[in-house]
Amino acid sequence: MKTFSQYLMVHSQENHIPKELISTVESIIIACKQISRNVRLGALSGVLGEAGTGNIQGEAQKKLDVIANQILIDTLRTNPNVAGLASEEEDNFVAANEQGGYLVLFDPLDGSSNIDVNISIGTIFSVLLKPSGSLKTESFLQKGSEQVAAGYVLYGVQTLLVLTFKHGVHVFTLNEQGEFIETKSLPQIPEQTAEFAINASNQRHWEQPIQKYINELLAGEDGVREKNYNMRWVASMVAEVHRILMRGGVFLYPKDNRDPSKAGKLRLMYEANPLGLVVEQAGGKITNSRENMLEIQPTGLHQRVAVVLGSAEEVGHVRELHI
Ligand code: P6P
Repeated sequence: MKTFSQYLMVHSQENHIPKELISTVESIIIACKQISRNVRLGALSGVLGEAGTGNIQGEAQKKLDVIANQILIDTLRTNPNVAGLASEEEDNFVAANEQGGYLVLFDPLDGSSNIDVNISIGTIFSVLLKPSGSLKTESFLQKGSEQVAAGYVLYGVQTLLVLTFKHGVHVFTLNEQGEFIETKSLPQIPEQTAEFAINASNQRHWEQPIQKYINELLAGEDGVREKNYNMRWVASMVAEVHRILMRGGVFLYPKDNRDPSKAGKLRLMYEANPLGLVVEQAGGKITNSRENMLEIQPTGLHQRVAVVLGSAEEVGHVRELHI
């Protein structure tokens, strides 16, 4: 089994990946290892509980949200290849190195509500080429298909790194010496599934096509699907995506009629797009229930979207119901 460094050397040579992009991703992983050390210690390092602050999303920040965000900013700013950063926890982008060729966007700690109850959380990251000209918000507003690398680090039963440079997906496990070792290469998401993930407590607020779709699944073998489905909900998107990457499934966070102005809860730039690139690179699909997620032209750093992702056949069923 290859170490992360050995993988990077082989993969970058085989796929002509610029050393500046490799360096940028290495900095992200250095930061995530430091975040993992904080997460693992929990109460022992005084990092649990509320920070007493809020972010632009209007969400109360956990201490670990703030810590993880600062670790990523401090680490990435020292890399001369990084021109700028955007974070779920920062209102505006953060300028880094003017000569840098890459932009890094991240959700420093997705699933924060799970931190204090020891359920999996994760760091999600996305890398874009910096367009020519001065750095501005519009520099970041690129389609998901423009990403040059994306992935996540899942702080779960194991600490896992899942990464793609758009030549397939690779999975690494953090060992006791603090080194990521490649443990799975090119996982493929099964086309079909009998497992769905949705927060069913919001059912009365969904649009009709989603209600119809979920009712079809709940009807099981007695309904039009003629098979029984199982349900999971972890309230940590990274954990749901990883389960789907490993065994298939469909994840939905639909638009909620309580706030018609919001297209959805989840964020396009640093949740849906990076996780969507991993899913598509593993043969799955991701939409906003109507159109391909990675082709949506972003209009804002913190833009929200509805999300349907996972096994291609199920994502297709949802899309058909919206036509
Ligand atoms: P709810 C975590 O806060 C998150 O952004 C995703 O990771 C997760 O899938 C979703 O929100 C959970 O939302 O409404 O079930 O708490």
